[in-house]
Amino acid sequence: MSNEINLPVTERYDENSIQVLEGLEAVRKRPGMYIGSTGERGLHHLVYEIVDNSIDEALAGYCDKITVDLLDDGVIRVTDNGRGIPVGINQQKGIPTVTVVFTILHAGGKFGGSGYKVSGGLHGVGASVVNALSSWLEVEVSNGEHIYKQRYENGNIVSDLEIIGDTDKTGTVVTFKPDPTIFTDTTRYDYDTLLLRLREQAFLNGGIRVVLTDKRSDADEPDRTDDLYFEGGIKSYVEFLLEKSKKERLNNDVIYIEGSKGDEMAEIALLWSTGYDSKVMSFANTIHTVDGGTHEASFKTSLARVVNKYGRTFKFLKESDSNLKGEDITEGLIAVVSVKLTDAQFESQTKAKLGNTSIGTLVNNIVAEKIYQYLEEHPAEAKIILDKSIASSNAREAAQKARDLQRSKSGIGGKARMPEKLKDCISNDPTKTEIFIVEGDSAGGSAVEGRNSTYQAILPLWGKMLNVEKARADKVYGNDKLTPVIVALGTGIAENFDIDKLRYDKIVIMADADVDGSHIRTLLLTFFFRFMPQLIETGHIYLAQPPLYRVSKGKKYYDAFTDEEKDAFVEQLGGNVDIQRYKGLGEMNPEQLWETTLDPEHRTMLRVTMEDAQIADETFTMLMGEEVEPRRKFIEENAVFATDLDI
Ligand code: 1YM
Repeated sequence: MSNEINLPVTERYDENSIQVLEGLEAVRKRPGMYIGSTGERGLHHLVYEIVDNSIDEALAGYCDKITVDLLDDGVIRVTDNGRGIPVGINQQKGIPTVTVVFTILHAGGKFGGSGYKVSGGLHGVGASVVNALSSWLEVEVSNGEHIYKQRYENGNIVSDLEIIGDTDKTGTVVTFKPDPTIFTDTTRYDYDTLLLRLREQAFLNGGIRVVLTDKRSDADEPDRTDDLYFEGGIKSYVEFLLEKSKKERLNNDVIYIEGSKGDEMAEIALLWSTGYDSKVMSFANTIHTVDGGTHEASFKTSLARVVNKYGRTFKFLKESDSNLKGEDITEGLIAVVSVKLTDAQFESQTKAKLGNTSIGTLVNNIVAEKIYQYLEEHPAEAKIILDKSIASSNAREAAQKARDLQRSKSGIGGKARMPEKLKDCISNDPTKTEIFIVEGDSAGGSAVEGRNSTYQAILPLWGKMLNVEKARADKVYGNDKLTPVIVALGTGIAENFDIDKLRYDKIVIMADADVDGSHIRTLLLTFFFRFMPQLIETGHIYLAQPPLYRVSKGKKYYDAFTDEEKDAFVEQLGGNVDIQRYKGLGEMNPEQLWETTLDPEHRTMLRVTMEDAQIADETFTMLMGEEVEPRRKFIEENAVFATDLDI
């Protein structure tokens, strides 16, 4: 301490300290003004205030270990191995600096010569506020020579700063008991609440070891202890958040960037998970800015700009494509943005939102420069990130289209325009009509020719309906292939569903008995189950059953739906028969399709029950889910099933 002279510490405190106590009296009168509340939050806040002083000491480079012990009777002990709070006489006040720190309001930073306080303390007023709100508080300082001790009760000095022993170590120990007449709700500390905050601190200040231990004799879990040490700092933090999210990792690296300008510094760590949520946590001077602010907003806009720029330069986005939106890019993103600045300005009392504009500029600049550089240097990682953002963008646009359609359809008196692909029937008597949702275009063509157009409509679904790797469990709705189905049926979906608007009596899913067909059945059933369950409940949904074989002899023929049936027909016709295997709907000519699958006189159809749909939904969830193993198994098993059929 440059501005102190080392007077003997036996010097008694003088009248000045009377003034001091008046200051602390204000804290006891209006505790809420200093710690936010006298509830559980305020109670825990006391610990953070003391720990913050240790963290500042660690950030100054003098301390690497902090311990927090929960003791009986609501007592807390915080220990660090820093330099120890100065014990010399403070020139201005004429009492030991440590006494000033604990008894004079608005002490702290002003007394520290270095003054660069960046941890989350209440502008350094912490220690005296904690003292004011404690039944008693004891501070012990080791300065490498002696151990000093002073005790306060209700903020009042009750003993001089005394030497109680000798030591070659340095550090500070603060032990205190929050005043139960102030914390009237509770004085019991919650281990998990403290753990959460201390872990956060340990992540944000990588390299500091923070050890929390429950030493209470009535602890829920006696001697529970957490050793919080994260060498990787916020890089470890995003990995921890990923693990907690139970999602899979998308890109391999944690991207880490940092930069500083003047006395402001920013560091950012990010990675993407395969999930759909985005978790961006921002901190200013290690305070969690729950409502974000300039640093978080700049990060998000700048990240979006950089990813778009990279996407354009490296042709992931065509010229005609619109820009990826921020939400497309942040989908699955896990990021920690931590800034440190001397003059943090918060927009609210609770410090939930940071207001400084200059830090926004810094964040913006380092993201623009360093993330772009990262993407350029890691093309494989960049591709993963771009592909994901583009997939998200596509899904978002499809969902928007579906919603727009929904809206325009429910518009006053407006008749929905039917999808181009729908070959509608002539009748519009919804008690007699049928719609066949047909997989593939060639099958669709045969069905259109083979149907009875008076009451049978055909809606072909084109292209690959469902990419198992990329489809999204919560976005069935956004699948653009399903939009024509919604429009054709006429009922609307979910809360807008109206069965009276149903345009057909039977809705028939017609798909092959192979893997692709099974995917489409699963997708459609899941969709109906989730968004139009009433259609299933009222028995409107069917599965077409195209035959597997035609067994013929001369002009006589039978269609078999199973191997057993086929064998039976062969026997019935007395051998020497011709067996034709239908490879798929697409291979049947229009007449065959009519005879076997469309004609109500001859066809077999299965009516779908809620149970069937429920199973489809579970299968779908499993296929789309995070778990790779069951999905692989399903595909394998179904692939075997498909090859069986193809023999
Ligand atoms: C368990 C709580 O308070 N540790 C702590 C506090 C201080 C110092 C070291 C310290 C700071 C400085 C110089 C400085 C504080 N000192 C002051 C003040 N642990 C805990 N460890 N030497 C030691 O900031 O220059 C306030 S806090 F004002 F006295 F310097």
